[in-house]
Amino acid sequence: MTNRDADVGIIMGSQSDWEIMKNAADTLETLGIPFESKIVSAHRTPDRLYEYATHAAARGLKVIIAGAGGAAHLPGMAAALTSLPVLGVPVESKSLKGMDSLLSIVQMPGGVPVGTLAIGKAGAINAALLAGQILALQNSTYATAINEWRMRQTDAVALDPK
Ligand code: RP5
Repeated sequence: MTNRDADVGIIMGSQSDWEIMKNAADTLETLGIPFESKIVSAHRTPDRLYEYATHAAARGLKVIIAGAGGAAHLPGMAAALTSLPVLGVPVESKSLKGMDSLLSIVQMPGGVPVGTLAIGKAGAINAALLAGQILALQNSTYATAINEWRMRQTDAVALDPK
């Protein structure tokens, strides 16, 4: 569901982040929320980041989900360049298991917020759900989709562990 009417922009610092960030895309797909996904590196493609973040709101995006690992500057820099809500997903790194990513994303200076999620797959899924919940404040179709997703989750939990 990648199209020019996307409500959510998923950006990531590298192709190698897609395995994790795909979980955000899959969750938005399940919710029926249009999104786009792009590789936008704060370090390797800074001009692309500037272009993306400064034009995001005018293109109609309403929430940005940014995933990055290591010295993960992407969510913070995106947040510096747009007033759209930015949700940051720390991608697990090989050397420090994502603690570096988490601290890089969560420790923003006061005044430039990034809503930081958990490291890895859970964070990517929750970023999509949180984006959906933000959009659902003004979209009853999305609100219904979120509520149905939560009901399916509840129904999937067995009482008996054996
Ligand atoms: C970050 O560096 C990316 O977000 C990625 O998580 C990490 C490693 O990137 P690659 O070397 O795999 O391209 O910028």
